[in-house]
Parts: sequence; structure tokens; C-alpha cells
Amino acid sequence: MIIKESGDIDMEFILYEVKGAVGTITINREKALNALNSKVLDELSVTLDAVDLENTRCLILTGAGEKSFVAGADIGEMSTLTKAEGEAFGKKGNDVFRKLENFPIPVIAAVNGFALGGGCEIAMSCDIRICSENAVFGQPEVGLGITPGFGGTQRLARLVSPGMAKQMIYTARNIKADEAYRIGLVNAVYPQEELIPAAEKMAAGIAKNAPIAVRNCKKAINDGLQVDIDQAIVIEEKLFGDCFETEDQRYGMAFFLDKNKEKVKEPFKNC
Ligand code: DAK
Repeated sequence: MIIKESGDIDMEFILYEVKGAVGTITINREKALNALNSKVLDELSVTLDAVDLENTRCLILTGAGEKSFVAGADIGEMSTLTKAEGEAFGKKGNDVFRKLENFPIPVIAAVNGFALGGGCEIAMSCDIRICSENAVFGQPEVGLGITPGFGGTQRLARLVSPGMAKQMIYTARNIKADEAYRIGLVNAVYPQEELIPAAEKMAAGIAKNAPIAVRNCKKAINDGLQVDIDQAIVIEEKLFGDCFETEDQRYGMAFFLDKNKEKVKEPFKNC
């Protein structure tokens, strides 16, 4: 692994590029349509650990090329696994996906093509999904003799509806970008060449907001969705309270109250 002075990282299957406060992770295994083998999962985990959280405010996750985001877990690698190895592979994937889901800053999946099986599941571990017009989503596992193993049965049912998730999973039918948009699996669909610019624009919009508040919103939404509404409100209260006495909160409110319309808003400083 090479970590450059700019913060960019080079590995065999993962590229990490930093532009200002936005980091872009590219799964770079184009020959296999960016399928997730053990090495990709390991490198993704190392990359997330290496993100400079002092200066980075949003991540984009995408796949190399114009055909595929991630065509699933590596079927070749999985085909010969024993039960124990299958369990270990599943744990490796689940650990990385949870790391992504609980990552302190928002992660936008820019889905640039096939997002099948583990590919759909990794996109669902991100905070926000946008896709290109050629994107295809699906959970084809039952056709391979397995269940979705990286959280697909759980996250798809939470993101769309249980009925729609069950239909997609039981039938193993792929859906195109327009249907993914219609059922709420993605927030927007773009022509391929506009996808990354759109993700970068959204990431920049997130990055300019108060970083502690953004992180606390992510935690409040994620943690609150796991409990009933009474407990969820308490989680929100705590994270709301945590924003006070921060420089971001003081500056943000003082700027609003200052009636001098000529004043230009300074960037938030993450403290
Ligand atoms: N794994 C390995 N290689 C793959 C791959 C995959 N998932 N998908 C594509 N490739 C490789 C192909 O083998 C081919 O390699 P070469 O023959 O050139 O060496 C190359 O990528 C190009 O693929 P195609 O020639 O097939 O390209 P096409 O345009 O004809 O078709 C396709 C594109 C995406 C429709 C097709 O490749 C396809 O159907 N791919 C498989 C999609 C799929 O079924 N994905 C779901 C995989 S199952 C678990 C946790 C998680 C999981 C399982 C267990 N545990 C908890 C234990 C997750 C499971 C999955 O994701």
C-alpha cells in the first residue's frame, strides 16, 4: 500500500483519491467487474482505516470503468469454500460493510453499472445511493443456491419495503436504474458521465456544513432506526446536546444572528 503526501492511496484493487474535503474510493478490479474477493475486502478495510478524519468530510464509493459498480462477491473464490471458510468470508465482508455503514462521515455510493449481490449490498451499506442510467441492481443469490450474505435480506427490506425486497430476493430478478429510483433504492439517476460530478457536488454540499453536526445526524439516524421511537428521541436529544459549546455551533448561530449581510460565511473547522 502506498499512502501519498496528498493522502491518496494505491493498492492492487482499491484507489483512494482525495480532493479537498472529499475522498473517493474506487474498487478497481475491472476485469472481474469489480467483484469482491478477500483481497478487495481487506484493502477496503485498510483504506477506511487510513482516511484522514480530521480533514475529510464525505466519501464517495464507486467502481472502475463504465460497466460495473460491483458484480457481487467473487463467485470463483466462493465456489470452493468449506463451511468454515464460507463463514470466515462472510464475516470479513460483514465487518467491512458495517465499518462503512458506521463510518463517522457520510458515504455516497456512486453506482456506475452492475450492483448485484454483494454489490447491491455494499451500496446499501452507504448513506446515499445515486446511479448511472445503465445501473442494474439485484440479489441473484437464490439462483446460486445461497441467501444474500452481506446484509441483503436486512438492508433491502429496511430501505425499500419488505414486500418489494422479498419479491426481488425470491425471484432473483434484476432491476434497472429507473425501477431502482421508483422504489427508493437510489435517490437519483444520471447519464454515466454526469454521475461522478453529481456525487462530487453532493459531497461538497455535505462537506461545507458543520462537520460535528453532520456526523451526529448520521449517528442519530442510524442508531435511532434500530430502536423504538421513545428511545430514538433520547438518542437524538443526546446528539443534539453534543453539538452545543462546539465552535461550529457557536459560529453557525452567531453568523445567522449577525445582521451584517456583507459578511461571508467562513468554512466550519471541525471543532
Ligand atoms: N465473481 C467473479 N467474477 C465475476 C463476477 C463475480 N460475481 N461477475 C463477473 N465476473 C467476471 C466474469 O467471470 C468474467 O470474467 P472472465 O471470464 O472475463 O475472466 C468477467 O467478470 C466479465 O463478466 P461476463 O463475461 O459475465 O460479463 P457479461 O457482460 O456477459 O455479464 C453480468 C455481466 C454482471 C450479468 C455477469 O457477469 C454476472 O451475472 N455476474 C455474476 C453476478 C452475480 O451473480 N453476482 C452475485 C454474486 S453472489 C456470504 C456473503 C456474501 C455473499 C455470499 C456469501 N457469506 C456470508 C458467506 C454474496 C454473494 C454474491 O454476491
